Amino acid sequence: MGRAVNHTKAVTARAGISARSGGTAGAHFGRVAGAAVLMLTASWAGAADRQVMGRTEYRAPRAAIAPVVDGVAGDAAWSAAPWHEIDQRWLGPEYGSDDFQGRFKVVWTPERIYLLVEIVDDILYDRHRNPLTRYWDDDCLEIFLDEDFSGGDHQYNHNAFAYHVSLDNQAIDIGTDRAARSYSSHVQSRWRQQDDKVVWELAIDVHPDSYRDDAPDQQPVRLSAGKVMGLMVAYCDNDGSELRENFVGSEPVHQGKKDRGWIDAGLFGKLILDEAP
Ligand SMILES: [Ca+2]
Ligand SMILES: [Ca+2]
Ligand SMILES: [Ca+2]
Ligand SMILES: [Ca+2]
Repeated sequence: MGRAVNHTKAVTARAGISARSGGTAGAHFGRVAGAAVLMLTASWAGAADRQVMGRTEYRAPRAAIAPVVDGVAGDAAWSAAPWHEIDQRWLGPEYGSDDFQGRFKVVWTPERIYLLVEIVDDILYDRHRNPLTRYWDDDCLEIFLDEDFSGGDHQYNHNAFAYHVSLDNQAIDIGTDRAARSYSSHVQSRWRQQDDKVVWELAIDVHPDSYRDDAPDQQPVRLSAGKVMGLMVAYCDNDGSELRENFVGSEPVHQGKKDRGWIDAGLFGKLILDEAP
């Protein structure tokens, strides 16, 4: 239900961005300017307002040895990485510390990025067994990734990905055909319960905006120190309701719909890949 409303809003928002860009170009160059110049200016003006102010900076040290993705956080690489909180309430009422808490770390190797996510959730709930059905209304971990930190719309394109990682370790996002599809080949995911926490480890291939659904043999980008990407982590918490009860993320949203990260990559934080400490 919520998503149906969002789709309408997204169309409006995209039209708004286009109108602003065109207006800026027109004001500077007038109607006599060449088409090529106008196109360049429109593109630049679009990029300038594609990032929301006040994004978090996430630092990821390089892992000398890649973590083993097994839901056990004993890997040496994790000890050097700082925790980042998942504490921005985007949807739902106030919640208690036994209902939900979340935090995460990031490290990288030239082949992929790795996340360690620690979740407190009192009830683990997977109502929709089909991974493509209302996946955001089951408990799910969302990893938002923008290979070039461009910001901008990513609803029906691969300017960025919003991997909805389900309790059965599948990663779902919307394809360019506007249908939900599995991108589980991009995301290795395992979690385990440890005392009162879920310890979740993920390894994610980083694909650029040129990614094409169904094209064979697409290679993820090779990562290096100094690279900047867009990243945001969130959790959809449902403990038995028809719709998800809370949606909590790592980035503040001060204006507009707080849950629009699946459309707007401008909300993502800035992930910087550092050398090994
Ligand atoms: Ca591990
Ligand atoms: Ca809960
Ligand atoms: Ca992008
Ligand atoms: Ca839950």
